[in-house]
Amino acid sequence: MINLNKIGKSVHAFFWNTYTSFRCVCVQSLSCRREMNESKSIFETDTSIKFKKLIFSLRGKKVLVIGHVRQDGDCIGAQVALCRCLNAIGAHAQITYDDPIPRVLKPFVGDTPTLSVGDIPNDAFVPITVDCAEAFRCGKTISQRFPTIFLNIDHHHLSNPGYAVHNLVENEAATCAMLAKYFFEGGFPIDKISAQALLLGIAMDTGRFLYPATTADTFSLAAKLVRLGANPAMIDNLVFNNDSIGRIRLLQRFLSSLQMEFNSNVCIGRLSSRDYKEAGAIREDSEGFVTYTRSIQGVKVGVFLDDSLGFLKASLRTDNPAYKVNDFAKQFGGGGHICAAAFNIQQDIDSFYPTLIEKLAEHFKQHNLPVS
Ligand SMILES: [Mn+2]
Repeated sequence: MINLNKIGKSVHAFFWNTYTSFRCVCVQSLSCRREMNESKSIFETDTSIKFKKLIFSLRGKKVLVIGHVRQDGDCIGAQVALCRCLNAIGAHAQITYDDPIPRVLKPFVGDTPTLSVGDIPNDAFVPITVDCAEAFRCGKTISQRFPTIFLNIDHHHLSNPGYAVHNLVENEAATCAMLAKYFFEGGFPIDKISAQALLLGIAMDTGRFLYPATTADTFSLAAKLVRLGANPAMIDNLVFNNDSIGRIRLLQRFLSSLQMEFNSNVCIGRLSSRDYKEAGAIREDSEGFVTYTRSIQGVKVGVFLDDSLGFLKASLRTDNPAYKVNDFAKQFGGGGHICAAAFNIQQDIDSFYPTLIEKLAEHFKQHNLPVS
């Protein structure tokens, strides 16, 4: 817990001397600080100060802000907001991506400089990852090009091993919530596009402010972002009410695949490349489908199996932390959060299915979890 007054004049002096060009924004941010002092639990002084020092050290440098493959709203939001923050303080930052940015998330990028992985020039860059629990989640090309990551900012506190030179890994609802906190406390400028991007990430990773990780502080950060120009309805219109017909047809197929196991305590849905093809859908169209498996009455663990890319991706969800789906995923080399995890395996769904059932039975027995 922190008290801004304890940080003292030195931080303010540092800030004012360094960023006189952002005086207007500073004044606004300082008023935010006063407001935030009322709810001190938001503050994490040590990490905020560390963040500030690291960001300042990148002035004048070329920076790549890297997310994970299959970007979600939290990943894109964090990339956009951090990139804009870096550029505002005098770095030369671009966001980069291995997979194409999903259609519904593109509008949140605005005029943020972007660079496809294939177009990264041979220059020296400082690589920073956001929302990336493991270095390999950046994708093969980036992992090979940048074996050493300068800074790793992530909220997967259970699975992130701290693979970078500097690591800011916290138990937060979203990577965007971490960044919003750092920005507010550090007095960094937050323009409208950044505020919108941060709200997107927080809204997506908290299931629109309803998942267990949602706290009073989450709402407090969101309120501040809305005051800076973020529009919650834009997220509803562009992300949740903007499905392609391909996605809906894919959903039809996914829902008809649902299989109940363990006396209806586990629900498993599946998609193969044929499903995508026949639905006229693309890979990003299945984003969020796993939540249907968990949403059924009585289901303790929901599983989504997808072998459309030549390997099997298994996503697991639970409402009950006792089911520790991250522990389950770990035995297959995966990870995630206690209630949301995933792993990849080189098999197809039919050949892996019996193993999945067997290993789930072992997991439930081992943790003494009732499933019958
Ligand atoms: Mn996230």
